[in-house]
Amino acid sequence: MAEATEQPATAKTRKSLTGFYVAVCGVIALGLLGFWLWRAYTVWWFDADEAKRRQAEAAAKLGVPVEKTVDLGDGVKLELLLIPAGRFKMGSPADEKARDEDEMQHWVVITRPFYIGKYEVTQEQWEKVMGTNPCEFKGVKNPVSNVSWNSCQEFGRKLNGLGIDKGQFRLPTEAEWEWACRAGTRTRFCSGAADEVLADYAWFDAAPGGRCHPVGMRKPNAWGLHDMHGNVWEWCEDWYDRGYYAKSPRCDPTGPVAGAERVSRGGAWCHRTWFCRSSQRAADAPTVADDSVGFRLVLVPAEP
Ligand SMILES: [Ca+2]
Repeated sequence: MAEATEQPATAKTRKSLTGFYVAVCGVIALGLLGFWLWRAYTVWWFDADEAKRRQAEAAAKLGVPVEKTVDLGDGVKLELLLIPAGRFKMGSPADEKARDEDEMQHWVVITRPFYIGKYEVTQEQWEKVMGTNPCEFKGVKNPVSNVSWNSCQEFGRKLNGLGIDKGQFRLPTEAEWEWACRAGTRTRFCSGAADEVLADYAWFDAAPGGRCHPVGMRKPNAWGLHDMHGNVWEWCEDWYDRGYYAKSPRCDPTGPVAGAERVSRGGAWCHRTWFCRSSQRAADAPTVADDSVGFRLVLVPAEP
């Protein structure tokens, strides 16, 4: 009789424990799902190792190298790096030091990998394609400057006309430029938030000489790009609109359809650090050219 009453009690205990374990597993599963969703939809920044891994992954998928060199002739080379597709918050948070109101933070998705110049376009590259050198600060490895947005378009047309690559050269969109500049960071600069560290990565007005400097002398960002901050401003493809970020499409934004000024990014040798921030926007008429503004090229890989 004792066995007969003990067995149902044990079965009841087992059933109760099973229910407890199922409940615990359910809570853990929900927690893990919540954590995964939080990571997937809010965390967009990544470190240098992850940046390199993404570059290698994108290159493997496309069957192209991460680093690509284009021969412009007579020993003049144009070096490019593959930037993977990805998702990030463009612009700056409201509490960023020295930010401007036109930098409203918003989600952007870059849907296609693209090549971008490892360096700003140099004077020797400009001269090879255009046959002229408009710069005040002469030097074959110095970035070209004194080039208007319109003349950069002419440079692109001539370069594409040479037929040296199946892809098309153009200026970066503003979104491509910032994605390339940030390289996974969410701080004021690709080097972090501190002005003091920026001097290792950029030429700005604290740098000696009061002029631009040969490209590639400062540290690169996590993608391997040099001088995204400072040296010369870099023209982008987009028209400038102060309120554009509030209405920008999420995927591959290309800027307003019309405007009076074109965007430039990154600051220059003559400016204070805050002008070199990843999200800082500047604009000028497409006919304006001065010794602080140059550009770098994007090459969109040809469809296989
Ligand atoms: Ca620059």
